[in-house]
Amino acid sequence: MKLYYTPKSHFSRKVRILLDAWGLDATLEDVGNVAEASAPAFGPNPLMKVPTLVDADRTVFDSDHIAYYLVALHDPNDQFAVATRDVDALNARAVMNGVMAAEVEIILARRTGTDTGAHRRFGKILESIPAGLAYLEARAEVFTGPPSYAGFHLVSLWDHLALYEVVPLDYPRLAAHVARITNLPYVARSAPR
Ligand SMILES: N[C@@H](CCC(=O)N[C@@H](CS)C(=O)NCC(=O)O)C(=O)O
Repeated sequence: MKLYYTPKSHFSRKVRILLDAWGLDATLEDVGNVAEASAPAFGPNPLMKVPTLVDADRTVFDSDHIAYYLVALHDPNDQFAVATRDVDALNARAVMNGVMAAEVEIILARRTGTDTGAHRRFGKILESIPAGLAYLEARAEVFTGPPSYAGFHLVSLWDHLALYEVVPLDYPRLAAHVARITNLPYVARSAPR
């Protein structure tokens, strides 16, 4: 298996934590600067985003779809509740993905020379990050219990926000869950550097 990724990518980290938790080997292919429009670096992904998984003759796009693909093959009992149908967990997943996507838009716009403060569109995107985090803080019980994909998702989001300092991180309930989940060796190993 090959995973196109970057060491700092939070969407890729969700998948890397699962791979590590299951003890699965995958070659990690660093695509470099994700702001670049250099199609070949991203392998088969026409959207020029990471992660992408290539498993023999199968290519899978999008972090959650990769997680569904892997759980079906390697963890049929779904110990981390990847394929949950719980609406609260799915809402939390949607909000976490939205916060992560908003952060990517802000970071990549700035990296490529856009003054995000000068555009109302970016103002809204930026505002959605603390709004999403406040939503999660108010519903942090979704992260309680045994290790779960929701918790891995939260740590991936949180560590990336902490690294790039796009918004302050004053969410004590979320911080406590992150501190607990980060103690798992298979989570700590992929911390962004
Ligand atoms: N929905 C996708 C989002 C992937 C994504 O946005 N990845 C970022 C890096 S963390 C990226 O490659 N961005 C490049 C770009 O937006 O041009 C997923 O879950 O895999």
